Amino acid sequence: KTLGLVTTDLALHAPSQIASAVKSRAGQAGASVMISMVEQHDEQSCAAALQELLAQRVEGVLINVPLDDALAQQLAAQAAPVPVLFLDVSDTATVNSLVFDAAQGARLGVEHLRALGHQRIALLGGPESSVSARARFSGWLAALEEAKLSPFACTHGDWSAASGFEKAQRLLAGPQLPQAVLVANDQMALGVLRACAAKGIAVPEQISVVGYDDTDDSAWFSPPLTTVRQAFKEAGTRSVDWLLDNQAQGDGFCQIRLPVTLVGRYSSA
Ligand code: IPT
Repeated sequence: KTLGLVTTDLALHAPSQIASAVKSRAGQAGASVMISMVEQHDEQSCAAALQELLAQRVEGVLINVPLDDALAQQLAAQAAPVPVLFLDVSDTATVNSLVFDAAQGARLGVEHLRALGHQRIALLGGPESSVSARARFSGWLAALEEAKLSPFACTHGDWSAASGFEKAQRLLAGPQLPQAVLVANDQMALGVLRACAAKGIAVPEQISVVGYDDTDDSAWFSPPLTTVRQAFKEAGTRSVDWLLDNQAQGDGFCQIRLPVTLVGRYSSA
């Protein structure tokens, strides 16, 4: 069998680790995977990437690109009858999806910091164009509100370490420091740690930093990063298995939710 993967920028750690897991599971099952990467997430680029795979007669497609509902639904229709599984869409999209629970992940981060006694909590979200970034951000706001807190400050990066560094420099420039920063991914958290080090701000003594992803390198940051773990290997395995087992079944669609966990390391106290 040949499967297809349409993916967002593979230079980012999370999508590359998902692609790696997809490749290795498919390999075990004797299937091959053709990969098409999109640099833009617009309708035209996504439709062209999907078409490129369909032209190679793939028998199932995974799409790991942050997509709004209408575009996801349109791509699923374009691929039909070839089954498609989406890895970065919201609950309200009427398509097959396998996604990590963003509300739970956001809540775990807030609860962890609350348990440590922190109240001045700053938020560094991902790009507002990403559904998952928006879900994490609104999850943080909801969990803070339940705790009768409002964020100390809010800002957004573009998932890169460079943007984390730059945004953190601003968060740390005021007269008062936040006690903690919740960061929407580990690469931006890497930049935050660097910004703290550059200003001589001790992590976790003066400020706690909590990331999101738990990529393979996050335990090797300095200090090792406390983060919300998305099990990318499991996501890759389950999504390949879903495609290989999927017998074109009726009109319904299937939504698989994967739980996330908080991994406590040394960047929070
Ligand atoms: C999401 C990652 O959490 C984030 O770090 C970034 O790499 C993003 O992907 C790129 O789109 S994980 C995704 C399956 C929601």
